[in-house]
Amino acid sequence: MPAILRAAGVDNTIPFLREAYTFISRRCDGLGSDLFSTRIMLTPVVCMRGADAAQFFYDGGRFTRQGAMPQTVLRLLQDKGSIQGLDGAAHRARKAMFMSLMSPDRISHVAELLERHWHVAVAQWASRPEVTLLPEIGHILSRTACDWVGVPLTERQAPAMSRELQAMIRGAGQIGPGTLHALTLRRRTERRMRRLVRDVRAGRVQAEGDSPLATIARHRDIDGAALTDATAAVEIINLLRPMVAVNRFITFAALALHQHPAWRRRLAGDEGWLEPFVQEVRRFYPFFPVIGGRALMGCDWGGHHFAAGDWVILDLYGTNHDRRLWEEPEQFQPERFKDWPGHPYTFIPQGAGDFMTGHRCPGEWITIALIKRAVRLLCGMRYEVPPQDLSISLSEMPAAPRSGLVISQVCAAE
Ligand code: HEM
Ligand code: MYR
Repeated sequence: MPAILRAAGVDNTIPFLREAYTFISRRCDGLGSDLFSTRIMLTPVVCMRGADAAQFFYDGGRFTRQGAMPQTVLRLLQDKGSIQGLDGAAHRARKAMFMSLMSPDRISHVAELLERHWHVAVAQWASRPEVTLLPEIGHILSRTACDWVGVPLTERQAPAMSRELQAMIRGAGQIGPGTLHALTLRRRTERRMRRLVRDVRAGRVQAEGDSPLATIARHRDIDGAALTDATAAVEIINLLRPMVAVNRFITFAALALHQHPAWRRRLAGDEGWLEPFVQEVRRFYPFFPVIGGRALMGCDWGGHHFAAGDWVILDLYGTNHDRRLWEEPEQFQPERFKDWPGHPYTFIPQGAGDFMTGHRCPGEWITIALIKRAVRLLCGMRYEVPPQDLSISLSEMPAAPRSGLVISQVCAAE
């Protein structure tokens, strides 16, 4: 078997953090290979990108997420006992619970809730000189997520909840004081969610029969045991946090409407463009950069033998921008998704492969529904975009327009 190509440099931790979204694809392009080896945090790792790599990584249960991401990312995004840490039959049983929440009814309900909270917020925006979309949409989504999951939220609790959930997302890509602060905030959310689970189980709080909260509280794992209070709390946060994270995609969608105004007119004239527009937002803009895994078994791909325990990183952003898969990948072109038949391994902003058997994000349909509704609502509003720094740095994870996208002179109805 030919030896795998090595990236230059003894350890690439600093280049990885500095180049972030482009770290893997730059080296793949330079080496003329879809995989290469290097060290990150002094640990040997194989980096890979492309549709074949995604298929190898996602199918066949070859890779676990355990021990595959830095501790802080793990604590902020996954955590002990959560679905991401499970493999095989235990994972499939927990995943079935998550997927059972994704019925068409529930998905249209999430969009209705977003619209309700959006209108309340926009009525207030109209009286403010300026509004920064990224955090404000986070607040709307935090209320939407709590309603959808069934988490009671008083007016007084709402700002803290939104702040905590947004901090987890920001903190996951940083190393430093921001991460520690996010961890402290997260512990608060966990305590509250554990108390809520205990209250639901003791009948002190009524959870609607088929709400996600009730479903998680009564779920039994493959061994027949109920989730511990702590694990149930983590899984509730695994719904709330990523729903709030959709604020980045919605902010990117608002940016696309601003920078490509023809699309605003096109969307108004033909609803059929909504889906292609939203899919292109998810492909084009940088969000979840890479996903890590550790081989559970010996396996071969790309002329390389992976031994059990080997660490790999799959490039999600680079695969969405792979010029062999996407014509002019650096252009924002929703047309590419018109009548797109779908593909499990080329378009992977939220993971690849099969929802039920692999780790692909179960929240993909909710994400799409939320962005679609938000794009419609943005198209129905009048506002100005004052001069500001809208650049997106590909060295910051997770990425966002630098200014957070400030709007002014908001007028709710056309
Ligand atoms: C998993 C991205 C929204 C719930 C994932 C994975 C990615 C991802 C990359 C990991 C796949 C892996 O381990 O291989 C995103 C992005 C989102 C988003 C960029 C946009 C905001 C959502 C939403 C929900 C959700 C809205 C829930 C309503 C989850 C859960 C998992 C997951 C529970 C773990 C799945 C498993 O391990 O089987 N997501 N997600 N995500 N996501 Fe999302
Ligand atoms: C979620 O909340 O689960 C969905 C979106 C969170 C995205 C956060 C991206 C952070 C970057 C992680 C860097 C991983 C480096 C190995």
